[in-house]
Amino acid sequence: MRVYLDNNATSIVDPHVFEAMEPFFVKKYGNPSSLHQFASDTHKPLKEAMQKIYAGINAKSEDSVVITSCATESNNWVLKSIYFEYILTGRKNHIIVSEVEHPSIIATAKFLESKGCKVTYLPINSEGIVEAHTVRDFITDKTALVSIMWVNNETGAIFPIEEIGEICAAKGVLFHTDAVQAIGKLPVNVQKANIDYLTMSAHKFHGPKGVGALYMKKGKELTPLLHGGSQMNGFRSGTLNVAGIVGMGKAMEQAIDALDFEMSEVKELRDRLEDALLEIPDTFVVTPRAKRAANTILISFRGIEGEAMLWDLNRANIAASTGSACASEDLESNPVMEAIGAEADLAHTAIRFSLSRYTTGEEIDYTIEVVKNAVDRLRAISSSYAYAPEGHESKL
Ligand code: 7TS
Repeated sequence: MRVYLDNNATSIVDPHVFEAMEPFFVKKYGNPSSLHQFASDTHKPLKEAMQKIYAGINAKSEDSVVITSCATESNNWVLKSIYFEYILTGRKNHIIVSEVEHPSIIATAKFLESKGCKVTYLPINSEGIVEAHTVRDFITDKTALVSIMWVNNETGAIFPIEEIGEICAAKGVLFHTDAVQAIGKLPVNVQKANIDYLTMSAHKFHGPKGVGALYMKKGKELTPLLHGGSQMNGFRSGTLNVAGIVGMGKAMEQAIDALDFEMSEVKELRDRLEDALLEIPDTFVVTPRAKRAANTILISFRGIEGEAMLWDLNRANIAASTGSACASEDLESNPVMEAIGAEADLAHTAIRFSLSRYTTGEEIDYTIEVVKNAVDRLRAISSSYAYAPEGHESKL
């Protein structure tokens, strides 16, 4: 059996999505900006796909949804545009992000810092959550932007986006959310949450890789990142990724249809896995289930290096993760575990299991068995864990 429990890194393309994309490679391959039949073949499917994306986040038709190549691009665009429009011009000098944003936000914020922008990295609490009042505490009259993710990719923690949106609106500060891990996991409504900018990425919700989007509220449009043409109303030049856009539209439609399933059935499987793993002594989960997206578990097994556990899982054909894939080749501790101030030895032991609507009960049962065996094996040879027979304390 091969088990894929790394859906927060990327997800399988839904077969209906694949089917919807297929005609746009060999048959309908025209450039949508051209003036012939090959081009017009793409117009209706593109329009329909865009409508599905707008509907999926409850955007108004006068708002802009600009297709990008990935969430990393959308996130870079927001921060760099804010720099050009507000910081470089001297109107403002400050942005706020959380300390557990994806590297595409953190590294960009650090880059802007090197250019003179002040950046506040908001802390998370002991449950791995950014508390809305901290946003209020750090906003000044020089704050241009608050950028807080909707769902954390490591823990699955859901951040209080509606409350933060309200605070930003009341203070007149622009608000961006990286909703990459929220789409298809919980209801996302840009109007209800007072969002000015929202990032998404198709491959996280069973769409294709290489296509993302940035939502921009009417009146809050950003300076383009890519100049050169009139595509996407001039906001993002470059020939449209027709198949990708059609795929993202279909994936969004499917994700919305599957939302109830995700929040009930996927959650049930996640809980089954979590209950079983928590029966193992000296095992910890940071964020309470009720405050997490339904598909994610970040769990620590005291005394076991995350990489060692991954090795055992991989040998048993189970895919999981110790942190985001972008960082998984470094033997670094998990950034969220560090941010909550976990003891150094625990920060190295976190393993992330992320499920999807394709995960089966059989796969979960197999994973439970493999993890239990791996814990026994690895603790028995661990130098930092005294294997404690029942009723005895471990040495840590
Ligand atoms: N934002 C968040 C919250 C993410 O989880 C990721 C990818 C990105 C942005 C970047 O997305 P992309 O479309 O540019 O690839 N996160 C992960 C992860 O958790 N493991 O691998 C990639």
